[in-house]
Amino acid sequence: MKQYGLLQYGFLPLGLLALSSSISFSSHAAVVINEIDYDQPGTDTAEFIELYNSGSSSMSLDAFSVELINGTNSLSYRTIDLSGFEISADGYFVMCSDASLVANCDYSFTTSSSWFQNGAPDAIALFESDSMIDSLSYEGSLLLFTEGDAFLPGDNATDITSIGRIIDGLDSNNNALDFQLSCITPGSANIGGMGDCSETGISAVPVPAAAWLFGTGLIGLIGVARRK
Ligand SMILES: [Ca+2]
Ligand SMILES: [Ca+2]
Ligand SMILES: [Ca+2]
Ligand SMILES: [Ca+2]
Repeated sequence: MKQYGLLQYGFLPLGLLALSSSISFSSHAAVVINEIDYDQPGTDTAEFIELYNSGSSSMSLDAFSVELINGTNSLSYRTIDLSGFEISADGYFVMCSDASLVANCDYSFTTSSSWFQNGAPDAIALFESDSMIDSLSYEGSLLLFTEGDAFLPGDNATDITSIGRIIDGLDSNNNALDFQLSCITPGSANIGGMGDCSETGISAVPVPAAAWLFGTGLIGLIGVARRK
């Protein structure tokens, strides 16, 4: 059982310290949660989760699983076991229900629609064995699952918007900085920005990489390194 499974017994505020110490974190994972789409008009039939591998070699996903976390009690309401799958170098892995409704779906793991809760908030966590290697809470903060600052905007229930990492795979472990509302791109490079994601012509305005780097402080770090 994952150490996260301890959450299944619930927790009290005084127990949080002990609980959080039971979950191990890694901040340098090559595979991360890259894009999610949990809301579409009417019944949610085209939900998906996209992972991205920023590594230079393909990786087995045998030890990987995705946990979907219910914001009302911080418990997992669904586990997606990725045993037997692989993600290619600089590649994507997409989970969905009906593969005819989600482009590039690699794993149609359920026949259910509306398997992905709409907030607010809820969360998604990626595990490698017992280690939580990446997590994202959406539409608010959720203890243990929000990295840094909370991502507040909601996937706005059109069929062409999602929540995507601003630059594929780039992870500062701050949800508010790392993600933004995006045009859906399952299995392909994310398109960040709040432009017009009309189905006939996606025209979102990407955030310039320099602006993102400035926001994460990486430019400052680069500057410090160069002055040494
Ligand atoms: Ca949903
Ligand atoms: Ca959506
Ligand atoms: Ca992260
Ligand atoms: Ca994408």
